[in-house]
Amino acid sequence: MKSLKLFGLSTIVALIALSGCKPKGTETAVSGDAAQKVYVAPGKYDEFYNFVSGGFNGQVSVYGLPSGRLLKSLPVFSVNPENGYGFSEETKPMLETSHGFIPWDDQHHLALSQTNGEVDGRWLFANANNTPRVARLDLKTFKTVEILEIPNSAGNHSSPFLTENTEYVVAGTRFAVPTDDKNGDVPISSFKENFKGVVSFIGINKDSGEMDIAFQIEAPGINFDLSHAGKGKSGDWFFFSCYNSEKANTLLEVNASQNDKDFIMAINWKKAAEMAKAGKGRKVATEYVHNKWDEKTHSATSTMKKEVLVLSVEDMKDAMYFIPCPKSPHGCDVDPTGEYIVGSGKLAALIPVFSFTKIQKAIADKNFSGEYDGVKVIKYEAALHGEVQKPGLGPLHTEFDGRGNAITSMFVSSELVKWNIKDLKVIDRVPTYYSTGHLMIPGGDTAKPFGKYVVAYNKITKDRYLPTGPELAQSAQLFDISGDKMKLLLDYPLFGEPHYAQALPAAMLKDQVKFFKIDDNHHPYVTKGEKESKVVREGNKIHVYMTSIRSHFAPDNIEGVRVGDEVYFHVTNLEQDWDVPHGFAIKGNQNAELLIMPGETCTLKWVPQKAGMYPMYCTDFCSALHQEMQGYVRVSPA
Ligand code: CUK
Ligand code: CUA
Repeated sequence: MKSLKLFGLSTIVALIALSGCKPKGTETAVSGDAAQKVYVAPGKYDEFYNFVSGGFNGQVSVYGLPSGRLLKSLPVFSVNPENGYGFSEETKPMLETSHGFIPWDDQHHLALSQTNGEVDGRWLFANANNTPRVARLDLKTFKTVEILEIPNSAGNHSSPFLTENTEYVVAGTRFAVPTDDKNGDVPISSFKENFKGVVSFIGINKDSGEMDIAFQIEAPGINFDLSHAGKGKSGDWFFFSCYNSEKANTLLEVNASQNDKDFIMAINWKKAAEMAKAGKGRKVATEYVHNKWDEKTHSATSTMKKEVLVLSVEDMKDAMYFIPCPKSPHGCDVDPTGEYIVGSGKLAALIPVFSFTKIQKAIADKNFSGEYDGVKVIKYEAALHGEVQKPGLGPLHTEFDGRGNAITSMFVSSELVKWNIKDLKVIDRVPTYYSTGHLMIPGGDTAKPFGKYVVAYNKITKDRYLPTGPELAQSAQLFDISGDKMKLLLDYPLFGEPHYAQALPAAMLKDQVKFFKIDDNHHPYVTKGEKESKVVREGNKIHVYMTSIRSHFAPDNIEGVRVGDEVYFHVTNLEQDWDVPHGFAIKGNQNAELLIMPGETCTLKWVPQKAGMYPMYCTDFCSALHQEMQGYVRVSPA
C-alpha cells in the first residue's frame, strides 16, 4: 500500500468517517422574518415546483417552495402500490428491462428540459443508478412516459444531464465495464485491459421528447461520477468528473485515492455526433429495452433493441480530452455563462475552477502533459482559472445564483459556502445540519438561474426532529439567498434519499396540466357506458369490462369464475369531474390496488387460488356512498 500522506488524505478520510459531527457555532439563529418568508397561506400556491430525487426509493417527489410542503410522489423506477404503478397491466411494461421486470431502483439525478439553456417546462429526466436507465416524465401529466435502458453501463450515475437545447441527455457509467462485444465473462483481474468507461448520448426528439441511444463513447476504464453540459460559448461540450484514475478494482476507498489528481473529461459532443452521423465507430450487438407510455391507449409497451453505435478513443482523438483535477472529483458544474467549470475534488482542500477559453487555447497550442490511455491530458495550469482556497472540507456540488456567485455544499464540514466566481474569494458560509450532499438553487445549473433560494439536501438528520427509531428521514434546509448573507428559513423532512433536485416557477406549469377525457380513451378494453359493461370468457381468460361511477361498479355481481382462471378487471372511470378517482381491489389479489383517474381504463390481473366468495370494493373515499361501492365475485372449483 502506498503512502497516504498526499494532501493530508489520512486526515480527510478520518474526517469523512466522522462526518455528521456538529459544525462549530450551531446556534445560528433563524432570522426574525423566516416564518413569514416560508408561510404559504391556506388556499394559496407555492412559488416554485421543486422536483427532488428519491434515491433508494426510486421515485421523484414534488415539493412546493418556499413552504417545503410535499405535493406528490411520482412513481418512476419503483412500483407504487398507492396507485397501482407497476401492478396494473398497463404500467407493468414500464419496468421491463433486459433482465426482466424490475420493481425497484436507485434514483439520483434530475434534469428539466431546456431551450437556449433555460428551463422550458416540458419534460423532466431521471436516472436509475442500479439497472442503468433514463426516464422521461411529461410535465403536462406528471407521469413517467418513457424509460430507456442503457447498455454497456453499470451504475448509471453520471446521468441524466442534458445539452442546452435538450438535443442529448448523457448517461456515463460509474463502473468501468467490458463492453458487450468483448463478452463480460472475463476474469476480474483483467480489469485494466478489458474494462472501459462508457458514456452514452441519448438523442431526444425535439417535438415528442422521445429518447433513443444515438451513440456511445468508449473511454478509458475510469469511473464517471457527474457531468454537466457547457452553455453558450461552451455549448458544444460536455464535462464529466472522473475518479479512480488508478483503475483500482478492489478496496477503492484506499486504492482509488492514491493519485493527487484525477480528471475532468471534456468531450466535444457536436463533433462526436457528426462522426456518428458520418458512419464512424463500430456497431456493437447488445440488448436494451425501450418502454413507452401511449396516452391514447393508456398503456405502456416494451421493445427490445439489439445494437448500439460505439465510438472509440481513437475515433475521439480530436474531440475528447482529460484535464487533471484534484482529488477524486465529485460534482462537475458549469456556471451560467459557460466559461467556468467547477470540479469538486471531494478529498481536496480547495475547489479548482477551469476556464473554457483556456481549455480551448491549450488544445489549440497543444499544451498537453501527455496521454492517459490514448487520451490527451491538458496541463492543469493551462486549463485553470484558479482555485478557491480553504472553502471547507469535502466539497461536493456547486450551484449558481445568477449574480456572479457560486454556492458549494461541504459534506465533511457540514456547510454551504458562497464564493465569487471571478475572484474566487469566499464571501459567506452557513452551517447545515448535517453533511449536505446536493444543493439546489431554482435554475441553478442553467444559463438563467432564478436565484432567491438554495436548498441543502442533508444526509444526516440526527437531532433535528423527533426521533422515529434509528431510521430517520433525510432532511432539507431552505435558505434565503436574496441578500449578501445566506439565511436559514426552514427545515423539513424528505421522502427517500434526496440527491439532486430541480425547480422552476410554478407559473410555468400550473396552467398546462392536462386532464384525461374519456373521448380520448382508445384503450382496447375501454367501457364507455354502463350498458356496455360485460364479462367475456376466452379459454381460461376472463375479461371483465367494468365501469365505476359514484357510487357503484358495473357489473357488481360476477359468477362463472373458476379457480386458476386469469381474471382481468378492465375498470373504466366514467367520472367527468377531474379530481374524482375510484380505486379497485379484490380480496386475495396478488397485485396492488388500481387507482383509476376520470376517463381512464386500468386493468388488474387476478388469479383466484381457491373457491369461495370474493368481495371487491372501491378503495378511494369518493362520495358519501363510498362504503356502498362494492360487489362480489363467486369462484367455483376448477
Ligand atoms: S451524488 Cu448523491 S450527494 Cu449520487 Cu449526485 Cu452527490
Ligand atoms: Cu369509488 Cu369510493
